[in-house]
Amino acid sequence: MNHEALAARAGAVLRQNDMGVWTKAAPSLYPHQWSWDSAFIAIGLAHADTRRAADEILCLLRRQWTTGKVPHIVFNPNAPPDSYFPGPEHWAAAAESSEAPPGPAQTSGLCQPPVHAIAARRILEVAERRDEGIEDARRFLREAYPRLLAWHRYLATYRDPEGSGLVTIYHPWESGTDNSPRWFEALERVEVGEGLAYERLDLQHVKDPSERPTRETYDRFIWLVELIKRTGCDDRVVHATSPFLVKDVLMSAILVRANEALLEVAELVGAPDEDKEKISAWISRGHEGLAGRWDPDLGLCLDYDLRAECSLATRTVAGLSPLISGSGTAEQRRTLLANLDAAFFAGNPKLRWPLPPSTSPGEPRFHPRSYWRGPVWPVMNWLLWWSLERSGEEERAARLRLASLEQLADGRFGEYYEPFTGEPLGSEDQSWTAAVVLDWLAAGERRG
Ligand code: 2M8
Repeated sequence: MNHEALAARAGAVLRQNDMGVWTKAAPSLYPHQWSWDSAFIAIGLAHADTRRAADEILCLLRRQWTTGKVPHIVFNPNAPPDSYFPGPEHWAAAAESSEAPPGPAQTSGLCQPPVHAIAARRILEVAERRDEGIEDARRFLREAYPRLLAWHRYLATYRDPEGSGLVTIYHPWESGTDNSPRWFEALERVEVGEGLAYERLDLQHVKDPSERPTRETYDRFIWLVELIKRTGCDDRVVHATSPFLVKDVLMSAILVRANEALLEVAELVGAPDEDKEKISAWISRGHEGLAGRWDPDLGLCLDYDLRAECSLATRTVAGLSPLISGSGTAEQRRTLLANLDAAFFAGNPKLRWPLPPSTSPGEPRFHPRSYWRGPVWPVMNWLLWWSLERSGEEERAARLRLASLEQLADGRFGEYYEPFTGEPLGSEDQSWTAAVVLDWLAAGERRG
């Protein structure tokens, strides 16, 4: 497909999944609003309609918990009852928390990576570039700012009581890279209790079960949800009791960039100096935290298991997190860039396109079809591209963008891609894939 046809097709996918003021993550596999999906979706939507992009973010932020947590799923009240598990019925106990939005179960009790401030900032940027809807975008930022600040404060406090600059997750679903081998060692330490009975619905939507997590992994996912629900989704109790408690470097790196965006928003909306000082302190702390997770042997940044008190040493794209946050020394940066291009990542000669697989093909748990265990994820490449551009690596960023557009040129907008054959896997017409295509195409137009 040429770029014009690809843009039209991406726009059509987003319209097809559009629910009015929010967008389904995928037509049938994911019938609800997912938190970080919506942030990427807003980035794509902004190129067609900045107002609609703003609604996407506001709709999510309006379901924020009183602690500041932005939930990982906002449920679609009209989704067929058997379309997604665990759905609103399964999270009903969480809705009873006094911190949850009032009324029947509207959200899950987890959260996901905080891409939202990056998306919010970008909405105004696009409006200014198009010279259209600027006042409206500024109004949106004034409305979103206090909620985004509360969200980041939640991550800096409840999710980092140690003040380490690193975000703690309670469940692999919070990382967004759910089935990544990053979590396997920590998950293996989770003992599934008695009486776990549930029916998986995800396997009804994909042709090949190997594209989804195994039964053993899913049991642990659901068991962890069960334990979190038993605490009433109380962060302090989860911290004290959960068998899975991990410092996530990718989420922490995204938070650094999101705080940078929030600082710009704070400036734009005339926020008080104390806010700006606070946000700046979060940024510095984030860089320090990530610097502390550098592993000189692997030349990557590693997650940390708070329960087992050990690093989780696996080569996944999350290891490249300092490239996303712009952290680390010049030498570490050179090492990371060399590793990105190395045969164990995007430089593997067998790859269909020179794009980093979610897990290095050199890892024993690498699987080319299984979700987050090997396939290439366009949204991860968008994050890398966007950050590389911001840190002056324009040429490398341009190569990543062009290879990504080639990968997506068939207009099927897979959720993820087999790294060696380029086959789209998981859901097709995945909203965030269509959204990043729109942003990449717009970046090409800017360059003429
Ligand atoms: C995947 O996660 C959900 C659970 O949140 C699932 O597999 O059921 C992940 O890829 C996650 O990052 C993404 O936000 C979600 C919706 O696209 O799907």
